[in-house]
Amino acid sequence: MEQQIGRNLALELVRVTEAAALTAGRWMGRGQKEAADQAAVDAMRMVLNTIPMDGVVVIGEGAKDKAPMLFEGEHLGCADEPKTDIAVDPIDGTRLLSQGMANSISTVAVAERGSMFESPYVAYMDKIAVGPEAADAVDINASVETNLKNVARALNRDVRDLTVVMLDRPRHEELAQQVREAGARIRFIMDGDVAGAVMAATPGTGIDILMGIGGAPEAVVAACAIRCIGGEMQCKLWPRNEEEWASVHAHGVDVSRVLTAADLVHGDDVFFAATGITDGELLKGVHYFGDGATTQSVVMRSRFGTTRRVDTVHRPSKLDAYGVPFD
Ligand code: VTB
Repeated sequence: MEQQIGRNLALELVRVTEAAALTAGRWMGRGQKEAADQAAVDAMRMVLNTIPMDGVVVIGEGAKDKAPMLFEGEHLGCADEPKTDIAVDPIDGTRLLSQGMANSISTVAVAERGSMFESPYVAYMDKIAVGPEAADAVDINASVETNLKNVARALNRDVRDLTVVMLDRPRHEELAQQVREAGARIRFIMDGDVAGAVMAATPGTGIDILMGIGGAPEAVVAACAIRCIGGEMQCKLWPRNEEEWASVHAHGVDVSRVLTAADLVHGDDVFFAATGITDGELLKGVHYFGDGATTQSVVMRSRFGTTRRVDTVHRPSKLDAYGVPFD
C-alpha cells in the first residue's frame, strides 16, 4: 500500500513555484521582463535541485545554447530515482508581471520520464480545454458553435451563460466573432493561457472553456494540470510560418492529429504546482508585508485526483538563514 500511495511530489514542487513567485513578485510593474524571469529561474532551479528525483527538463527556458538554466535536457534533482520529466514555466505571463497586470503565475509539472510531448518543429497549438463536467463534450475539429452548444448542454446551461477565455491576439479575430455569433461571453487575456486553461477546468473561476492558439510548451504544462483535475484538453499543432511548415513536411509531422491531455502527458502519476505571482481569478498573487510575504498555490496529483490550495506565510528572516530564495 505504501508503494501504491508513494510520495506526492507536488507537495514538494509547490516550494519551487513559491520560491519563483516570491523572487519574481518583487518585479511587479517594474517594466523589466528579463530581470523578473532571471529571478524566477534562479529560485526555481535552486529549489528543484533539492528535490530527491532525477528530473530532466523537457519543457523549459529553451535550448541549451539559448538558456543558461532550466534548458531542455538539463538534469535537476538530488537523487537517482524517480526518473522524471520536468516542465517548467517560471513565469507564465512575464509581460503581465512586468506591466503589473493580473494572472501571472509560476508553474512546474513533473511526470514519469518520457511521458511529456515534445514539439521541436512547431511552436504553437490550437487548443480547447474544459473541466470534468464537459470533458466528453469537446471536439477540436467541430465548429465553435457546435462546441459551445455541447459544452452548454454538458453544464446544463445556455450558450449565453458560457464564458470563453482566449488570448487577445489578431489571429483570434475570426474565433472571437464565431463565439459572439454563438452567443457566449469572452474573457480576453493578454498572456498566460496556462492559467487560462486551468481556470477553464476549475469550477468557480467564472471561466468555462479555453479556446484559441497559444504556445505548444504551455499546452503541455496545462495538460499536466488538466490530467490532475480530470478535465479534457484537445490540441492540434499550428505551424505559424513557412519555416515551420517546411519542418513539418521534412519530418513528416501529422498536424491533423488531435492531441488529448493524455497524449500531451501520459503515465498514471502526473504532478502539478502553480503559485500566483500577481493577483488573478485563479490564484492570489504574492503579498509582501513587514517581515514576510504570503503566497497562494494550487497543488495537484493525477493518481488520486487531489487538488489542494496552499496558503503560505513566508518568513525571510528564517529563509535567509538557510539560503532559501525569498527576494
Ligand atoms: C503564448 C501563451 C503564453 O505567450 O505562448 C503567448 O501560451 C505567446 O503568444 O501563455 P504570442 O506569440 O502570440 O504573443 C504566453 O501568453 C505567455 O508566455
